[in-house]
Amino acid sequence: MRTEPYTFGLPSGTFIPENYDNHIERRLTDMKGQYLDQDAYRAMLDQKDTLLYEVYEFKRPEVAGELLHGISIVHPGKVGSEYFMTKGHFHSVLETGEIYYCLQGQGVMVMETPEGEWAVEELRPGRVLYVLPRWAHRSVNTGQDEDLITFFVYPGDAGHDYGTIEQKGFRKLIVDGGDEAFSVIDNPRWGNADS
Ligand code: S6P
Ligand code: ZN
Repeated sequence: MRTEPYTFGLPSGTFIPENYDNHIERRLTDMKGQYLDQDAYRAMLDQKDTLLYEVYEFKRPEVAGELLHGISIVHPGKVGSEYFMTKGHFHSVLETGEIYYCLQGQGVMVMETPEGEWAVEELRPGRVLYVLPRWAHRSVNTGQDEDLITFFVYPGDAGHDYGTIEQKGFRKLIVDGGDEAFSVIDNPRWGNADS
């Protein structure tokens, strides 16, 4: 782990940071129960365990005062009519905010609170998104053929609660909008996503 202040470059074209510490890959199998069209999900998985998104992280102590940061890359594609997306999570310390800065691509952040509020904010290059404390968040690539690339930063002691979303899903889903860029629809399986 670095013991002195540092900088890193984000090479144009890939935005894969120089000297990252950790590379995470998430595939179809990691999204079991999350996509609405389960037949399309199974058919796709029968072909290949497609890579949906990747995260490049810098290692920092997971304590208050530190800021965890890295790059998230969601690849383009759909399962049925639903776009490739991240698992999404609450932070274990619910009262935790997070900043995203969009570097490339077109997408949205789907967010909701335990109290039932929801929001969908567009991500496009040059836009900064502040995810308020208490809001679960999932990034979705609504682009045709380009990666959605964001830089993220959040408090070191935040932790992650993936279980709530794995069990319930998000209240809103992002699907192909036909003539529109995308549509936001109610998740008919909200509350029992993993069944
Ligand atoms: C972490 C932050 C991002 C996500 C990344 C992948 O708090 O929100 O680094 O980890 O976008 O999403 P997920 O939901 O699989 O962690
Ligand atoms: Zn987060």
